[in-house]
Amino acid sequence: MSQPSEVHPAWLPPSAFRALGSRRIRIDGQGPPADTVRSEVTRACAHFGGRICAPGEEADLVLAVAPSSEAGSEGFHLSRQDGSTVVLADGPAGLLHGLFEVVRRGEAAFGPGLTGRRHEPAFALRVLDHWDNVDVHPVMGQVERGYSGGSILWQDGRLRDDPARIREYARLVAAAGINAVTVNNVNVHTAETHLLTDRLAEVAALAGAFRPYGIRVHLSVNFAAPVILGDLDTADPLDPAVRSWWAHTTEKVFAIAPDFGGYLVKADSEGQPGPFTYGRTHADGANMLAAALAPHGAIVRWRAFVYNHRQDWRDRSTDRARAACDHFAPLDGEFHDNVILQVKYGPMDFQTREPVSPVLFAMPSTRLAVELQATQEYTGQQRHVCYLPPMWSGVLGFHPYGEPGPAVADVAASGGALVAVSNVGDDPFWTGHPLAQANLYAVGRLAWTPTLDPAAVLDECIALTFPGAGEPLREILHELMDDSWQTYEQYTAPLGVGFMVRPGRHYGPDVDGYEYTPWGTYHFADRDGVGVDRTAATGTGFAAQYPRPWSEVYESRATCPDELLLFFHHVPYDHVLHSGTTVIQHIYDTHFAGAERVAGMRDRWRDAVALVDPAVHARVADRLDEQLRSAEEWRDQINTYFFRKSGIPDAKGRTIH
Ligand code: GCW
Repeated sequence: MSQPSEVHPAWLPPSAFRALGSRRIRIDGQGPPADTVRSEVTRACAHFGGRICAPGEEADLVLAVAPSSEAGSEGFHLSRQDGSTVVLADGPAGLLHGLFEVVRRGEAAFGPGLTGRRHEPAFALRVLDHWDNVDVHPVMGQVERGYSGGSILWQDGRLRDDPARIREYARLVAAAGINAVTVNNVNVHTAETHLLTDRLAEVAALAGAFRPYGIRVHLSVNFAAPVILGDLDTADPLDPAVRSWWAHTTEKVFAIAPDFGGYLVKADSEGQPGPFTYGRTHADGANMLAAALAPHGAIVRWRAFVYNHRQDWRDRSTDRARAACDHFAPLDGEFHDNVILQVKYGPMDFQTREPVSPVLFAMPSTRLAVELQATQEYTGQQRHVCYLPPMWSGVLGFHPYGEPGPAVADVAASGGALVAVSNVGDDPFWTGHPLAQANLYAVGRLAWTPTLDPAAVLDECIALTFPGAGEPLREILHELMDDSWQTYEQYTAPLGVGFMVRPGRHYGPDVDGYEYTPWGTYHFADRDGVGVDRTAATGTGFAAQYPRPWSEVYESRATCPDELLLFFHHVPYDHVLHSGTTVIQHIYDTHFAGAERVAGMRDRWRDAVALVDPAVHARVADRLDEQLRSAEEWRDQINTYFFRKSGIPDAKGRTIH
């Protein structure tokens, strides 16, 4: 595999600034993001011959903060006025976002076709959560579920000694629209627990690195910190000493980093400590931290990923899919105003296909965040091309109460956040697979405008990453990426049943790998059929956690969408899908088709050889070889497994082992 040492520029190479850098530009604004705008413009002009104008001088582009600006507001108005392009921002952060909007539009930002309008983010909080460990974890490594090398933030047990790389990362994600970064893993181990107190200087240094790009730093905290750090013998959220410990500790955080964003907590989940130890509720736990943060105008994000990971597989009544709603829905209305409940998009765990989590519709009086996973834990680990925005748009555009009615993005945007687990690392291509950069880019863009078309987002990303590459490369990348999520779905676990991955690492097929384990992720395949009965009538009752119409749609085999059939129903192999084919034949057909599509992708990439940097080409080519090997392995294991279980041959007589 080629290992170039130099870092590749992702979506902001100098040439992405050509249209801007060749012009006369006036900047009017104060504060760190405005200074960043000035230095970005200076750099672009140095490349392309433009210049910064004096106040009052005639300019091609005016970037100004409106006199009536509100601190913290990120919106801006972009228009053409008397032959100039004008960005009028609500505040310095808006100036920065306005600048990047102009960069995205390139020459079109300076043409008469530009329609004047206001731009503002749908989600006020647009976050990348890093699952980065400070100390390398013996099992999970430096970055939990990280597929891009080491952490971009931490190395050898301390803050990375590479501020330029961190700053460049801040620049990239700010340009996509991100405004918050959580700097450590939600599984908070011992060294990381200390970031809150005696290692606060490292957090403050990170806040300093991200600040110029309008990004606030958040910290994952350990619920048991008062005990682990040795100050108290309890972490009971209703104990006055514990409450004052958090208040006092939080004051010190703000003394050193006044624009600190807030805490993120994974409690009572997969072995992390939490309020259950003290017989308290998750509202008690979250509200304690909220009270400590409120005087500083900061928030706590509290994760809803709470389930029993020590379940007995013989117990058919416990359903992991139900857990989050069972735990949290009864607490609706009890959380303080500065608590945001952070909910994974699906009820299980970042699978390739899941229904949208019902927690998102069960808590109208709670601020909510939708959590996505840019790191491809279950979607090919950045060895497979898997462009995720089509899935994400489906989640954000889902109408919980049917249409018309609000979409998930409307529900969550009102007071909440869009969050994604970052896929970045110290890899020269940032994300291991160069094409996985587009997922990172899209997080910010969809958090700003959830209704953007995924193909249009990809177009933007291509234009910024390979400026001037032209139509042939654009076509090849769309062919490889637009449907890559559906392709991945085709050759892996069928019809929404999920998992079937190798336990632990979660890469590659192992159909029964989790079937008799405590993790609650079962498919229940037997000689007659496959799938999980989650109906209210005969199953676990999960379908009833949805409001109408979905509770009814999912409850019945007749109306359940094909792609989620095995998530909600256990059906015979000869059950006929809406598509007209049987479940078993669908399994064979999609697995043959998926692997074939990957072979086509690998061949098509050869046409790009002269169109991109040879190092990028080689890295993608290597990964496509592995994707094809893996897709064929998936195809053969899944097809063989279901042929042996069912005894039903492939109607088309293809090779099954
Ligand atoms: O998907 C699972 C992962 C864990 C992760 C957990 C979570 C950080 O396998 O590695 O832990 O989700 O979201 O908390």
